[in-house]
Amino acid sequence: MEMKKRLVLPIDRGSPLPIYYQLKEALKQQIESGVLKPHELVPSERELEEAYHISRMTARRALEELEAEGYIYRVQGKGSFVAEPKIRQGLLWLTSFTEDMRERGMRAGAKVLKVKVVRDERVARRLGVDPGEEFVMLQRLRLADGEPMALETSYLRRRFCPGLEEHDFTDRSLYRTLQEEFGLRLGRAEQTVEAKVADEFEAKLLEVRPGTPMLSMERITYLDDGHTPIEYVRSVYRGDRYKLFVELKRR
Ligand code: 16G
Repeated sequence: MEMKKRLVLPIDRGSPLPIYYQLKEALKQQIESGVLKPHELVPSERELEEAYHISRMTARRALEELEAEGYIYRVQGKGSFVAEPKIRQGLLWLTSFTEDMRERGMRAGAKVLKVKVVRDERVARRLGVDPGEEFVMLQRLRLADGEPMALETSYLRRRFCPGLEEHDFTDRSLYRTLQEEFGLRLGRAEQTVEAKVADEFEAKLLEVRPGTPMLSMERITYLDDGHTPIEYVRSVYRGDRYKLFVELKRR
């Protein structure tokens, strides 16, 4: 009965907008307004097909796109359910993943994929340092309450933190280690964000389908003198779980 009520979505056959798109937007609106709550069952392809006299393909397409955009998740043999709202990531403060998670009451974790002492001309160029300089390269899969959220590849200038590569970063914050073990105080960072889709490697690690939207970020972090670069990071955050937030002031 309740399902029937929710199926009264405004679909306009005279509209130039495709039916699947109208259906998708209407369901999205119900999710965003809380009519459909996290982990609640979403009408199935068959129910949508019958309620709106549309083809199964149209219903499937609406659900597939909602899934790709992170609004719903599917459970084999059980149907589609409303996903938790996306994590809202502020862009104003220079925070660590561990701090971000703690603030949300979630537990930060990592799976260390690679730790290596390297020289990398491209990274050196990005940081504007000597091309022969050594970096500690640390690649981690970042977890929030055990769920994979981001793939992060950091390069730290080793001359400022020799032996960093000896630490186990499974349950340890990099920023905290830099501060507490090496006395490095971070001051500011420059960061860019770009859109991309998950490739095979990222999809496998982050447990999403290849092609899922991602937020690709690049960060250069400086010490508190404001001009000594210390870190270069490339990270790929799940676009189906993350959204960025920034407050804008009128000039
Ligand atoms: C964030 C930073 C990353 C930093 C990491 C330290 C972005 C895009 N990246 O994930 O640059 O290395 O935090 O986290 O925000 P940790 O101190 O928890 O190891």
